[in-house]
Amino acid sequence: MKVLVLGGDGFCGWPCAVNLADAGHDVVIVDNLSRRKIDIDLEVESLTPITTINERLRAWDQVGGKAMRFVHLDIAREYDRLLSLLRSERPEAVVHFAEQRAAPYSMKSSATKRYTVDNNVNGTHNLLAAIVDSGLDVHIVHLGTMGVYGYGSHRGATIPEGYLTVEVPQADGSRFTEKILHPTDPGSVYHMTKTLDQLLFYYYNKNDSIRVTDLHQGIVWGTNTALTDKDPRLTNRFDYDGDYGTVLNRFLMQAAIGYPLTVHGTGGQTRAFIHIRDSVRCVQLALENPPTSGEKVKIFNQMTESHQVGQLAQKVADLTGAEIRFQANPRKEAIENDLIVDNRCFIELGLQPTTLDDGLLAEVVDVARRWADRCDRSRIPCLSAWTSRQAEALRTHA
Ligand code: NAD
Ligand code: USQ
Repeated sequence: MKVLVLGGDGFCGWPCAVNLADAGHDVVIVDNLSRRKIDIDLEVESLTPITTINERLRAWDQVGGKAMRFVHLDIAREYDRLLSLLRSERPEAVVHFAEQRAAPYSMKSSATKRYTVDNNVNGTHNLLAAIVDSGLDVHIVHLGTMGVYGYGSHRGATIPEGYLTVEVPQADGSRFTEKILHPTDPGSVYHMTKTLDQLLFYYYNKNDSIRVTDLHQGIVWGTNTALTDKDPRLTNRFDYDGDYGTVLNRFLMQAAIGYPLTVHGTGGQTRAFIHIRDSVRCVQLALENPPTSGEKVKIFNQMTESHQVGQLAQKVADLTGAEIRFQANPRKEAIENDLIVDNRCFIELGLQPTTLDDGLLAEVVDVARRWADRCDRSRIPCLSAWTSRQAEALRTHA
């Protein structure tokens, strides 16, 4: 099928695009390359050396991959071009990765908060409005986040796939049951934009019957897939810095270069995880199993396992001999939380989860060791504080 991959130059988008092309789909990557520009602004680079998007596409062609095209376009600002692209390409599906995705970056300053909201909410809304304008029946597969549910206490309850069945008490003592969108509880401005996306999808699905699958994805770890491993010019990015690096890849990279593992607070935070290979597979499964016409927004929890951050650090330390260092937490988040997640939709579609085994962890450590000399150690600490109180704690414990 013809698929537009918005944000297809990014960490999750690039391996997803090559996977879809490999599966025979006709892929057009749409990206404004803003992630590469943020690297320049932050004066930091992916740990792995990544080639330009055109070099990536040439390499993909040379390894015999089904050709992909690239369109340089800002979906949040170039509405008319986005609409023209939809009208000329007439895609059957759009996979939407094109958002500012780092919580610490979104909390750095009022400028990055405003950028994140403008970019993410406008981008998603432009896409929905353009699909309505185009009159096409396009299936949107959106990369959302597990963070929309929040990381407070769920009191031992299992987090369902998007919808919660509630009982509503009436004045006469009777009750009725209803399925509602699970209440949201974002933990950063970035996560808040994903909760707003969710409402945009709900509305356009109800009003215009737009078909949407919203993937509530956990933290993605790993770096390459079998396809991006085919040629060094296809290598995927590896973020390790305090703004864009995510926890498990950071721990593995820190272990590789002999930097103490940076556990925030007590390490009691529990989060959901998924390996990049499974992330890519899930997107393909979602794409190939679209909602039917008139069906409400499909929501899948795209994660394979949950772990406490402190326990993850211990696992990495056991594997590599790394030291663990507890730090003042730059984030305003629960010290500890439970997280039990229903992920049956993907399992029923045939996903065989890649769990966090020692071999795969060691593979990431090896990648990080290979590129250790590209690491700027001064960019490892997380310095983006959620409030002035957290900023003060960071200064005191520095
Ligand atoms: P990324 O920053 O590496 O990739 C995002 C891509 O989108 C970049 O190439 C960027 O240039 C592009 N982009 C951003 N705004 C755009 C715009 N207005 N117009 C066109 N292109 C634009 O991020 P990622 O890690 O690949 O994440 C992709 C998606 O998956 C995000 O929506 C993110 O919220 C979600 N997600 C990521 C993770 C994770 O652990 N990385 C986990 C859960 C969900
Ligand atoms: N943490 C540490 N040490 C570190 C880095 C992080 O203890 O060096 C802690 C954080 O305080 C937090 C947890 O690890 O409690 C997760 O942080 P993270 O940066 O790995 O993940 P997060 O900010 O939640 O964001 C990432 C992606 C985002 C995606 C989200 C999925 O950047 O795009 O939406 O994971 S989820 O966490 O399920 O919401």
